[in-house]
Amino acid sequence: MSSGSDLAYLEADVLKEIAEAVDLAALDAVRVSAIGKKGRISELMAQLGKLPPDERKTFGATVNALKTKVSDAIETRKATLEAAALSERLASEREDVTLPVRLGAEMQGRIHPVSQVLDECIEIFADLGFEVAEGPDIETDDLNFTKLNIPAEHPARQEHDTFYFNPKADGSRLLLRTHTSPVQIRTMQTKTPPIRIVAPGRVYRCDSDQTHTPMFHQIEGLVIDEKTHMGHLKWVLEEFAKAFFEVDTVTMRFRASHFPFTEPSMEVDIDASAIGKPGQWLEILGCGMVHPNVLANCGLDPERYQGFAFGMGLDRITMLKYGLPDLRAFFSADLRWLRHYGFSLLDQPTLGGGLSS
Ligand code: 2NM
Repeated sequence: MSSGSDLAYLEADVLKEIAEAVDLAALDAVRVSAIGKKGRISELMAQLGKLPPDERKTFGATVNALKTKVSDAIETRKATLEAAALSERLASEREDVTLPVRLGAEMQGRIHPVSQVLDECIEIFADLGFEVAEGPDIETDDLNFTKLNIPAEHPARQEHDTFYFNPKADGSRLLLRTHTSPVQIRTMQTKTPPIRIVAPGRVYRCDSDQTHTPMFHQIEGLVIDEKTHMGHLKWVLEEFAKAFFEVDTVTMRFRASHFPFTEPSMEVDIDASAIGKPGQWLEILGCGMVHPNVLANCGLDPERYQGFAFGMGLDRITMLKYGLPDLRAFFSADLRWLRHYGFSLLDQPTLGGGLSS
């Protein structure tokens, strides 16, 4: 039977082994040999039954206390050894973050050219002080047409080849937005000028041939303040065109046009030198000064506020900038096409680092 001094020896012995364990494996071996199922301390408990009842209680308590002490000592030593093991790994497993990226699965994904161009546009307009505004694809007649100075029976409604939903009981009907202008309307209704936004997104028209798809992408812009004029419009568009086509100078041509929501209205061409094809004009966008009726429809006083708006087809400028010949391939979900024309995930457009490096 173990005496008090036997227990003291056992304790000293085990604590010494713990202190001397050189690694986690050695420490675990000490744990098993001391407080494992058949360990030296656990075996003491088995002797409990052989003791006279009056000694059992004190002996049991003593052995339990020893077990706790040993297991605390193991935990402490374990923490020390783990910290040492981690430091050793940190010292030996250094990463060279300047090494090129390994071509793993995530590098096989490609950014669609239209997404790339959208990111480029947002980068450019954000740099010019524009915020991005968004709205739903499903709109009301009122926000898509009426508020934009296109009343019922206006011929522009036919030109828009609208996808309508079935009429509701009250006769009103929802539609797929034919432009992102409803986003500008919502913004004018809820914000007080100065307003500087771009509204990018999907738009829909019931039209499908070589150069038209039923869904396409637009980015429209709106600036409203007290003294905003056509000079500002022209400057913004010039800055945009230079940044977008990554050229130092761009020649632009403003042609008179007509939209119900702007007065005056213009269509803008750029000299194709910007894309290395001098001598041709390329139409890139429509724009104008926001019609006073539109301002009034949105609760803005046209005597106090004025501004400009513009709208651009993202798919079209993507084709121009990156020389993509076939619009329909954009939406054919052909992985071979995407691998060829798509952009790398890591090639984020920034003005500082280059839009399309
Ligand atoms: C264009 C051309 C000209 C335009 C106008 C507005 C609004 F809401 F402010 F009246 N948003 N977008 C606009 C003007 C769009 O796209 C070719």
